[in-house]
Amino acid sequence: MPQDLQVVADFATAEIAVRGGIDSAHLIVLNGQNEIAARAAAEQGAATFRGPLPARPHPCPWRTLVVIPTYNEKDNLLAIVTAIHSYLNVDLLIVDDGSPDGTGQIADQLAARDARIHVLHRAGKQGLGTAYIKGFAFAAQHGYERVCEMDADFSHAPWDLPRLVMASKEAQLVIGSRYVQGGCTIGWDLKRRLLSRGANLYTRCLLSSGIRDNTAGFRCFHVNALQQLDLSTVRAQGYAFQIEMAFRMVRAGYQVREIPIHFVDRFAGKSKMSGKIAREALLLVPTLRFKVKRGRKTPLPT
Ligand SMILES: Nc1nc2c(ncn2[C@@H]2O[C@H](COP(=O)(O)OP(=O)(O)OP(=O)(O)O)[C@@H](O)[C@H]2O)c(=O)[nH]1
Ligand SMILES: [Mg+2]
Repeated sequence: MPQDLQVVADFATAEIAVRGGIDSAHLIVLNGQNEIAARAAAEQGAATFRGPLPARPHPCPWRTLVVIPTYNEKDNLLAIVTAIHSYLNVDLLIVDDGSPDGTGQIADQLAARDARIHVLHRAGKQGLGTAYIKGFAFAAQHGYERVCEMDADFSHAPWDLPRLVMASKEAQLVIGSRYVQGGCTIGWDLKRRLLSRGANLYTRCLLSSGIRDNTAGFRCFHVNALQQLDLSTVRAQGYAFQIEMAFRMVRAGYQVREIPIHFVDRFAGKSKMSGKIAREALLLVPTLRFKVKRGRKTPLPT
């Protein structure tokens, strides 16, 4: 076994290890699996660059839907879907905005051979925010208990998805965070790092919600908590959407937890980050304090 693979009993212990500086790619999380089988699978996964694979996908304690918005992700889609399903047994919803590169057709082929995969096609690029709102509505309509946000580009490690979902036991929103102890970004140039850090500093100063990574796109929500929010008034699209959703959850009195992740820049495909997305966040944040009303905490069944 490679020296740097470490065995931990469960996802809570894994979180402590990541906080302490260990890369989750080097953790074998047993979560009830046989240690010898888990070590063999993780070792093989590490050797083939598929991460610390479990012996079999972890079961999910709640009915969970992972929403993956896609625009021109043909080189990532099959790989990310396969990777997610090798770590966690969950349903997936791909929301494709008529990608010119044929991502939507790949999504249809995947859905045709696996009943856990669903696809929503929209005509033309309509932005991340509305893609997620559609995904949240799908989750509510189909009786899911948890709904996750995840990018298709491997910036969010598939082996971190079980840890993200398991952390939602007590928190109505869990954020995979780059800016708590143990979290980081890998592969971004100085400009990109400054932009993300700056956006978060700006948001923290203006909103004081206690959240360190407001723009993160790796999240797990309780569906019944989302149902208490009025999402029909959310207009934001890019990073601003993530800022607004996190702020709405805090204002509604829900518990928000951040767990550390290592965010890796995409290898394949192009970023959709633009000046327009940054400007949207710059203008929206000061208005959120007035726009989003403070709510009373609604007790929720778990
Ligand atoms: N459906 C849909 N998906 C989108 C849209 N814009 C981006 N995406 C997807 O949303 C996810 C995040 O987009 P990225 O291009 O990685 O944007 P980003 O994460 O802000 O930028 P990078 O960090 O530079 O990669 C990816 O899976 C994209 O394919 C859109 O308008 N519609
Ligand atoms: Mg990305």
